[in-house]
Amino acid sequence: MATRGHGGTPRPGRRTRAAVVLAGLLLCAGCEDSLGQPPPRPAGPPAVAACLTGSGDLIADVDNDGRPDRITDPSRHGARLTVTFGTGSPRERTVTARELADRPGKRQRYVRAVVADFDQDGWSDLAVVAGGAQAGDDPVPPRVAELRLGPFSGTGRSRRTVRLDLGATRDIAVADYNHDRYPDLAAYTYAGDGVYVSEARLGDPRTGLGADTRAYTTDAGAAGYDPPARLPHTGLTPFYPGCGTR
Ligand SMILES: [Ca+2]
Ligand SMILES: [Ca+2]
Repeated sequence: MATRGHGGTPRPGRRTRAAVVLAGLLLCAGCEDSLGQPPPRPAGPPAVAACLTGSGDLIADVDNDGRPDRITDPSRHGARLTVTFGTGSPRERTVTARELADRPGKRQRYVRAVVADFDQDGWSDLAVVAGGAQAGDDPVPPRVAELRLGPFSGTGRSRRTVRLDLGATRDIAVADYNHDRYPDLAAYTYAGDGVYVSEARLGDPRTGLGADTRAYTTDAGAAGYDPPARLPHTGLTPFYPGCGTR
């Protein structure tokens, strides 16, 4: 139905706005298609029992296709994370943190991603941080800071996404600070004026890592201008058994 002004003529402004909204919806639909659908909602626990290899790689079925996937990050702070879907099968395919970080993440200067079962439901989850470079006096918040609850796809899509209130985070790692059942997140963040700090994002004691982590953040030490070679108390060992040890 055409919208008309007092004079009975259509209002070009409204028509223009409607066209812009329609174009936006079509563009958004295109985004959904190119990234594909998230994996189906799991009906139960994963068929593949998650475990750690001797070299520290995580083996888990992260996309709920019944085949084991291999997650590795030689950088240990989220920079070089890769997920090899269907590892060992003829259809295996390796994707990088940048490919998992979704469309906005692909345009960012840096991308960091880690995998752990942050909500302890049996399905490994993907935490992603992506944004511009830190420089100058003021911290630059990330454009993407999300926990994508597993299972997740080869484009990093999941059915449930939680936006995290991380600050100007540069590096992230899975950590165990308070020895509860939930994995914590070590965040190496920019405090401004050239200074970085390490923060322990502990998550809620009853539900694990969630949107508002500020109430459960402690100073993890190791502050400075240069990142430490390894963020403190990090690693997946406390949260997964070794492969073949059960
Ligand atoms: Ca899989
Ligand atoms: Ca999970």
